[in-house]
Amino acid sequence: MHDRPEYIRDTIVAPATPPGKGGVAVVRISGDDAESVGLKILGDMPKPRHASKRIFYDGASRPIDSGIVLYFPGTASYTGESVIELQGHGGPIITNMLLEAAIECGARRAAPGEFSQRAFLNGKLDLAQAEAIADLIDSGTAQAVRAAHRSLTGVFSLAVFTLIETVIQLRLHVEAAIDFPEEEIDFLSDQALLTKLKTCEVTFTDLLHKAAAGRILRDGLRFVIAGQPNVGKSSLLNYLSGQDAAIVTEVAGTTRDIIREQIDIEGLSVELVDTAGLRDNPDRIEAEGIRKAREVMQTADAILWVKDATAPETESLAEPFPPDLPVIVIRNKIDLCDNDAREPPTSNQSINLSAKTGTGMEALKSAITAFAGYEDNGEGAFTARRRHVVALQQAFDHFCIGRAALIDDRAGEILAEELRLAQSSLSHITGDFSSDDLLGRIFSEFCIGK
Ligand SMILES: Nc1nc2c(ncn2[C@@H]2O[C@H](COP(=O)(O)OP(=O)(O)OP(=O)(O)O)[C@@H](O)[C@H]2O)c(=O)[nH]1
Ligand SMILES: [Mg+2]
Repeated sequence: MHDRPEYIRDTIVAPATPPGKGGVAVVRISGDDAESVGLKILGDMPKPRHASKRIFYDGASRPIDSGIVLYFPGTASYTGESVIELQGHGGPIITNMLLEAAIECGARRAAPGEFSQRAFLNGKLDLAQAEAIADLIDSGTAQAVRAAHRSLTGVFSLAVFTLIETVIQLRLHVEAAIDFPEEEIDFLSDQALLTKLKTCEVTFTDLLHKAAAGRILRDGLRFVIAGQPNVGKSSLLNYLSGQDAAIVTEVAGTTRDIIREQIDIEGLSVELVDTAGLRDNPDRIEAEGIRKAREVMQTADAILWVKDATAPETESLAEPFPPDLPVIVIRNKIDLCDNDAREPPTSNQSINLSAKTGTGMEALKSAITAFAGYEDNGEGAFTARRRHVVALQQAFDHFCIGRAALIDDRAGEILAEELRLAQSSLSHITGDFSSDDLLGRIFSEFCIGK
């Protein structure tokens, strides 16, 4: 629970529904003066937590609209302070008039994410849960929705708290041992300590793995399709996206611009980027296309490197893609090969494919989801953010440094200190220790009214 600084005690208002026309629009008011604002708009306050029909008045007591009111007094609300929701007719002018009325009656316009920020500051949600609200709203696939909802309900936070508890248990053990220096401590013959170290390591690696997959589920992946001209890159883009997005011709050098398509592979959001074929001695326009291709490759999570399975191996291009970038090799036009030629000549890492008949597409999709560490079993998957994965990795690094110090140098004090740092990194995920800067950055990315 965080101390509530004075500035958040004022009463805020914002539309909770998106702008535009619709059946209903919701205006939400939250804060210590919500009731007095509500009294002026409604004339009298409805029974808490009951849907009540009311006329909505402006500051000069002129009727604006009528609709349903919900009143959540005290702390039993989304924000942890008194909340009133006005459900009026869904027209932008009506919503704006209600907003102005609330401001005339003493509320102020809410900043983006301010309702959720209050929920966090009032201890209704931890930081990872609050972030999951924005992620849920922004989800690009049905699987991402389910996973973000799990994070919102605290599945990810619980895993982090469990890990923190494991670290605390280990800390207590180590600190108790070093607090009795008169006794000769041999850490390495302390079986209970070694067991706790192992448990901690397993819990760390398991959560890191799940959080990394959760980050990919939230953010998606970018695959850049690259290769020599005419190998079928654009045909592959069109096949996977189910659209005639890129021009396909038998002329080498057809694609010059970067073409992006967003697709959903078993719930994983993937951005496919088609590029100009890479070759030496291109014309001036093509050269610009190749420059753009190389540029976009720098931003890729992985490359789909397309080859023509009917052509002899001629990988003459020096450094076709950035080093260290994962590459999935595709041998396209496999439909034109006779059976013998279907065997990959060099490695068995490549996927035989036909962008014309669709042969091999399932294998390619599996390779993409496997690359993401993504399993569509649905069970237990949750979303995570890059900052969570970074914090987890930092915490794990501290753990590893501390463990090495113990095992190599019997340095229990160093392990104790590193575990303290690990615990501190982990607590940034759920926001137990977070700077105002970080909070400001996180909540300002929310939409207005959330
Ligand atoms: N038979 C067969 N033809 C294919 C296949 N994939 C692509 N093609 C043909 O190969 C030619 C080149 O295809 P594109 O998709 O334009 O190739 P690209 O790699 O985008 O070429 P550039 O944009 O010029 O670099 C076209 O005539 C396609 O119809 C395939 O799997 N089988
Ligand atoms: Mg092309």
